[in-house]
Amino acid sequence: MGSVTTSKHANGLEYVDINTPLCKARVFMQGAQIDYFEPVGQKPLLWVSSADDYQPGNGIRGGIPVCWPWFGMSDNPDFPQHGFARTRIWSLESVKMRNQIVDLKFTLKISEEDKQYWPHDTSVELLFTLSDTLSVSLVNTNNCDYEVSLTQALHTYFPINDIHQLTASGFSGAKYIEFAKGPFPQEGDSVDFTRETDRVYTNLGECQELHTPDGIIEVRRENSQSAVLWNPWIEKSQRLSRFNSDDYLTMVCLEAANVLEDKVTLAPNESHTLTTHIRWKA
Ligand code: TA6
Repeated sequence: MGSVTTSKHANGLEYVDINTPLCKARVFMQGAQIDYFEPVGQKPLLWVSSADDYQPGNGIRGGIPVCWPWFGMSDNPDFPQHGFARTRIWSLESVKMRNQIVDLKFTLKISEEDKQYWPHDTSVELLFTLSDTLSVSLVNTNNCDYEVSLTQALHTYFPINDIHQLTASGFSGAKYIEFAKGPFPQEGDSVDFTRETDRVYTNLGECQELHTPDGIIEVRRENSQSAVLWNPWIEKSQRLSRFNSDDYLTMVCLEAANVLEDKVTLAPNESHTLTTHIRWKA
């Protein structure tokens, strides 16, 4: 039927190990960050830099970092990029197995120290459904008696063999901001990669595909009209922490998001669920 066990990385980070007839996966308690997902009989669907040594306190450079309660830089320049959730220890609330499918639920308790960043009484959960498809849901509930707004992203790193052979499709009709310029209308349906690419898309359809030499990776979103498409290319790769200078050749990020005009605004007692579904399509 499969197993779900807990263990500890050599550098101290605790993780959950999942091994079922459908997939193998690993989720760290820090950031509730999945860093490995491999459907049985298929290739892994997540990428991690070999330059990352899994030191406590750093977001792992790969898998799916959770950017919350803001994406990118906060209005306060002293606040951490992409929020604080990805470096905090989450709690594993539940593990369920049904018909070889594993459901995990993680929650993050906002510490007194982190109330400097996020003083609002909200609940945040990360749900995983692990089968031959990886589904991840970021659930926010507003427990305040006033409206709160936030931005967020599931910052997924994908393995793509060779960036020069990658085409990302499913972008027609969208617009994007890049390097603080725009918005620009998306030309055509697909994106090829010949330079640093850091596009924050809005008005984006729910499904994109990554056409790689190993096959097509399908990335579907729910309750999201925005996503980020990122490859650092040569020069930025030299400046990134825990990233090899040639890592840009074998990875791309396509991040399910709620950013810009697609930010999440919650009335009192309202909830929102951002979901990404990832699978090999062919
Ligand atoms: O999602 C793209 C991006 O905002 C890039 O601009 C780059 O900064 C990347 O995130 C990585 O950010 P990190 O804080 O994980 O190094």
